[in-house]
Amino acid sequence: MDADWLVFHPNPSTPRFAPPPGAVDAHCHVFGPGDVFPYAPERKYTPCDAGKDQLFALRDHLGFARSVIVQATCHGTDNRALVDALRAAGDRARGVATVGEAITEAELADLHAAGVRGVRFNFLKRLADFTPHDVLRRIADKVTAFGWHVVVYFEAPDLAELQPLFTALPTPVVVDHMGRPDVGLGVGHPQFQAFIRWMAEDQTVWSKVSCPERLSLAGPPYDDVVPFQRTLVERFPDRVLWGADWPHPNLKGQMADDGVLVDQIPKFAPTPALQRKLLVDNPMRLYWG
Ligand code: 0GY
Repeated sequence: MDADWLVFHPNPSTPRFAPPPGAVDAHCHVFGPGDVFPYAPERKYTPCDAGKDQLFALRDHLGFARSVIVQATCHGTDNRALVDALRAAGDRARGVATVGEAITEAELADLHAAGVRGVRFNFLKRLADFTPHDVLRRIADKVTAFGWHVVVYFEAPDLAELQPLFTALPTPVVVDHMGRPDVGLGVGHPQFQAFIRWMAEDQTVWSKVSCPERLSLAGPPYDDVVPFQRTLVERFPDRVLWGADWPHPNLKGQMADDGVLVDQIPKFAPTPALQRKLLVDNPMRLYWG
């Protein structure tokens, strides 16, 4: 397997923007270490090890109080590294797991006790094998009893096809990285307008305004992504989340400086009130409520 991904930034800058007290980084990952928590045989990439202690140190460095740790595809449905990090973080972290349809109620209860509050469905063909929609539906039905939500990761052209599945899910739906719009097309393009319309029509849909480093065509400081983030933050201030996406798995091109990502926040959430909703009130309601 080619190691064409980049290692996370060794020395991220200290952000000038100070997040409000209690701020939550609502999208980050832990990887391995692989000799303790092996990567999934079916993975599409092998990440660099990026363990919980490094994540917690970065959280503190960036001025955040809490983390939502999201299971990435390289760990498959083996959530042991995630659970280990959640247990170590105590009340300072919550998790989003990946599970198969064979998961039992007792296993879900264990995940819940560790701090898991959602499951993730990944629709990117380069990252995950296809799972039939009726299987996903059954998984969503199982987690409803725990009050969890479903996190979905897809690319903008696929929304139309996936929307009926999402709409039928019995849980809130949280979209990773704004549904990966093509920023070259602009906010006014029908693709992003369809995403906005969906969020407007369905009050159970949330979006992470994250991952400018993956979406940007211009590169840091990712100003070409700001109009997309700002549109969602201003239109749906109570249903947006932000995350740094450390350690930026599977990123090609140029590694992100996490401090630069934090400094982007006031460009799309320009007032203290919007910043507080985005970074504190919304994630606290969804993950700690
Ligand atoms: C992300 C983005 C990516 C990877 C994964 O689960 C994953 O492997 O989500 C990506 O490659 O775009 O959110 O971490």
